[in-house]
Amino acid sequence: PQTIYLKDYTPFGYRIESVDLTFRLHPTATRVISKIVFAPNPEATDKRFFLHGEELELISATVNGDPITPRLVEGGLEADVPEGPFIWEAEVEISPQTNTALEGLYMSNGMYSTQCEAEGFRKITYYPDRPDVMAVFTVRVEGDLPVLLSNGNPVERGAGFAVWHDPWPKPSYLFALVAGELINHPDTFTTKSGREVELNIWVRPGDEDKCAFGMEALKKSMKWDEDTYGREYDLDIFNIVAVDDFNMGAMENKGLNIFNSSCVLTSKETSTDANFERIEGIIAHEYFHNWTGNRITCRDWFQLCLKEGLTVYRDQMFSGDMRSHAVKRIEEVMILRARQFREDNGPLAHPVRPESFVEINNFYTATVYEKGAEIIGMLRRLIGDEAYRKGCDLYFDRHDGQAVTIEDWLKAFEDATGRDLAQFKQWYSQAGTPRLKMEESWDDGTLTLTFTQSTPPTPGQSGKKPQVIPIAVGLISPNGDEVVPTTVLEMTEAQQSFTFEGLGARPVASVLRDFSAPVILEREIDNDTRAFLLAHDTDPFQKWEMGRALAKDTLMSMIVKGTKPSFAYLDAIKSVLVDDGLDPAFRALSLGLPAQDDLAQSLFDAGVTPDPQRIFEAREELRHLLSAHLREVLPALYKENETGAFVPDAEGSGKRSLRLAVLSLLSLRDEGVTARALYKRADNMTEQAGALQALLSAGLGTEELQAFEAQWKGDRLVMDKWFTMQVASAVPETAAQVAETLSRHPAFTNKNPNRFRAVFGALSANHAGFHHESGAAYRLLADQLITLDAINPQITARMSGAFETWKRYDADRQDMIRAELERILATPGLSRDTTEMVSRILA
Ligand code: HT7
Ligand code: ZN
Repeated sequence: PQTIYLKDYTPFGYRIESVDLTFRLHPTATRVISKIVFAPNPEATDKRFFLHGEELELISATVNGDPITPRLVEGGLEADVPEGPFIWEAEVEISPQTNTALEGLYMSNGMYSTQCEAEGFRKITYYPDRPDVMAVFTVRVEGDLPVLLSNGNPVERGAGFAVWHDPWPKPSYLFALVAGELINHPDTFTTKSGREVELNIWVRPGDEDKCAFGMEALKKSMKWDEDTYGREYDLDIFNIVAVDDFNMGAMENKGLNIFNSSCVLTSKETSTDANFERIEGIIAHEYFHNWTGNRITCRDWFQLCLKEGLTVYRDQMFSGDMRSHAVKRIEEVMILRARQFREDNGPLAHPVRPESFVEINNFYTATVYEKGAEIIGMLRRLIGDEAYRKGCDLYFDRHDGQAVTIEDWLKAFEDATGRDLAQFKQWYSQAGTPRLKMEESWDDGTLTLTFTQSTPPTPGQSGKKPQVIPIAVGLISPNGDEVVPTTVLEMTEAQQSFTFEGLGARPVASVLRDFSAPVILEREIDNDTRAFLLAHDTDPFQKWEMGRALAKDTLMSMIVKGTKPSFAYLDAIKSVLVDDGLDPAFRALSLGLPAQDDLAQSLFDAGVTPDPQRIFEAREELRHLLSAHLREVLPALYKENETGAFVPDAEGSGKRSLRLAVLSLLSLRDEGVTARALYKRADNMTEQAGALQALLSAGLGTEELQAFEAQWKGDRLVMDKWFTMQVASAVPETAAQVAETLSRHPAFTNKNPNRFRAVFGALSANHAGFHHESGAAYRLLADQLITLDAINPQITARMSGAFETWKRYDADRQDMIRAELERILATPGLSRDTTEMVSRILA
């Protein structure tokens, strides 16, 4: 397969003045008729007229009305065209019904839906399917279906047809069409300039009572973007559609967002607090793309972080404003470390702005999204809130309607602040997580902090340069008072010292507050100092971090040295847990233990080959010890945190998360009595699933699992939870068997990405089960991926990332994984997506 390079970018030879599309819908023979007005692009030198096209049957083509026979070439067609403006017309036939890859136009439960990002439009018609070609679209949809939707505003509606016009120029990846028997949940929003916008969430009949929360989230997002970024919505209508078969979470198509039904539908009976929180964030994310992604888009796919990093940052800030910034930040960092640090540490490491790719779908990664968002957070921390807003305003003013680059983004901030961001830009080009070593010295009232930064080599990048690292620091005096509030130190050198003078007694430094940079901080710190900061730090992130560091240190010693947990850790956690001055959500997070995968990486970094079984056992042992140590406080905590009527807000969900964390420990002591009682009484999915989870993690819950299935067998989204819970809670020696048995359950299908992920995503996330010494899980996943590749390459490639950490483990496990990866790679006709991913993992 061909590798595409950032350095090879050239503009397309033609501009598009208008696009008219007609769709004659048919499950296996949809006709797409296109009329496109092209004109030469004066900025381009390469005048080759090449249109992308894949899996299309060309029926006819004309240029200025004259029939032509284009040359069909790899990935599209070429034609000889006039020198001036001309009209291209073509008719193609496609088969949505047989499109199981869920890219282009496809069918899901009898409805037509599209997914065009990144390069799916070329499966709909011949077109310059690249983000820098922006055009105004008019779309006529013909079909015997009650709801016919496309982008923009509705123009005309008649029996069996609808016409839509989108006045805003857009790239083809934002095109969307939906048709089917759908019901809408309607509402309106009045923008700050007084325009009334019609809002709809479209769902399958039966789901209409699951839209209210999503609609509120949408209206809050619209208001927030006006208040926070001054960005107003720009069409008369905003439609959201829920689709069951969908590769990712959601898609920001202009005026017609399409959502995985798991990311929009909610009810207290079927959705957990975590679902509500995630859905609010995703609805915001897709809405925010209207400005960061749609009005201003990417010049090419290497610039993906331009829209994704920025939009993730915006949705994170929105969620913090709607809920709790402290809790959100801790959750963000947990995700960043679990996914992005993991990626940065392995064979798939790549810069936030990659320099080459084979298949762009493989670069919708935690690095592009989450590290991309961290970069925006660092930029803001360095320049301050006001300058950040000024820079954003300039960016929006300057580039509205354009397809731009990271250079354009940074230039807006350079111009708004007068600051040179050349060194800062390295965050986009240098892969790997910087290690930040800190040493302290104390001399007569002066504390000196000396930092040394280094970034390990990553594939294709050996020598790394120093980066700009904002380090937020506060100082706490020995009596627990904060003597120096948060100060941002700006590190630019490989090694740099910062002094704090005029201090009375030697303070304790709280470093990397609010996780001010995506780095790994290495400092000599003993458990007493950690416990001190856990008790006294005013920065919630650092407070949590110290508890987590204590837990990690405890587990690492148990694993490596076989020691028993110290009372220092157990007591410190107990005091956080019973401190009712602290947010219950924070207390729940503090009770959580580091994930097994995280421990495996830390052991590997410390030069110890991780033994997944031993990690599992140590974590279980610590859970039992915690349960014993906290036995006197658990029942009261369980009682105190009972909530009244279910409201999916921060307060209610915080209490429930603490109560369920407590229940999980209680279940290790009371044979599941409390959890069973909650399971029976629960009137909401948070508590029903939480109680079942608590039972399963105590080795109980067989009857409840059956009852759960009987109750929910008609609800796809709830059944996904049923599948996941069993695989996630299986003990190491049975995990593969459980997943294998579930893959033969009548409700299992590999055509639905949610269901496939529910079983096999859960298997790869069950660390000790996935890495069981038998290799059974490796074999099972490889078998499944080989079958899935022919159906859905995008999901196959993404799930092959389960093997990315293989070099951490012992020789036997490495041999087994290598053999499975080679077996996948040897599959005849393996997709480009999976070939690229597996080859990179093996390299
Ligand atoms: N911009 C979208 C990314 C995306 C996607 C979404 C659904 C299915 C396939 C997809 N490929 C790429 C989603 C987002 O980040 O907002
Ligand atoms: Zn996005």
